[in-house]
Amino acid sequence: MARARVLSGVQPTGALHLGNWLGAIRNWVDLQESHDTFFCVVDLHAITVPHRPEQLADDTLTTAALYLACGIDPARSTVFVQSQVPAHCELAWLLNCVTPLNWLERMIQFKEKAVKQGDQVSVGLLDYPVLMAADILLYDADRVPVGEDQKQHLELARDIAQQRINARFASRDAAGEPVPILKVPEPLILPEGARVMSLTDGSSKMSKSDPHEVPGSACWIPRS
Ligand code: AQP
Repeated sequence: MARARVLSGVQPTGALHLGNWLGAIRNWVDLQESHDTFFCVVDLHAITVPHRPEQLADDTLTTAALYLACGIDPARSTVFVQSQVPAHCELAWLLNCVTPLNWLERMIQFKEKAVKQGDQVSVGLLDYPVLMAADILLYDADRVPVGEDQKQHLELARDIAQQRINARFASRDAAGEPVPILKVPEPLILPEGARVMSLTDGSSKMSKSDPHEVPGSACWIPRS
């Protein structure tokens, strides 16, 4: 019998921290036992915020190496870099054309990051959740293990698949039943470690791009 499929990823926006481990990667390691697992380094997401291209290339490889160091086994899981698979962008465009703008404007992460970028905020930052939906829907993923902060993006991916694609474009089988085009994925959010808070500001979540967290401190996963 085919195993349920899992897909997840991390942005190479800096050194991984304990929140990334407890909220996501720790679960990935266990899921390899029971699921068909796909783990990507989502470098196209990382260019929605200010970045240095040479550093991004380095961090992309470092993030993939950390996956392996954390226990992701390339013999059992498919490990890849998002930008190396053009179909992610191709599907994102198709989904863009059916996703209402106001669905994206209410995303909490967009609002939080847009405030930090001021008048430099890009269309890419707004569109981040549609690219994430494409990442997931492209692989017919059944489950997506993420931390609590990604729950709203997962719900958006489900709404795009169900309401904007399947409900509009599904064909009918011989019995007249709709044949869904896209699989609607389920979020997999474990209660423990779903939202690890910053060590310097207990009111906000631990974050790679938080300038107040210092790489090399207790919360960071060593890069070497
Ligand atoms: N503080 C956290 N607690 C639990 N889980 C977390 N995750 C992130 N922060 C926490 C989970 O880690 C996975 C990878 O996250 P991401 O890199 O794709 O983006 P993010 O959620 O925006 O993570 P960061 O660390 O805060 O990155 P930046 O600073 O670049 O935005 C996801 O499953 C996420 O839920």
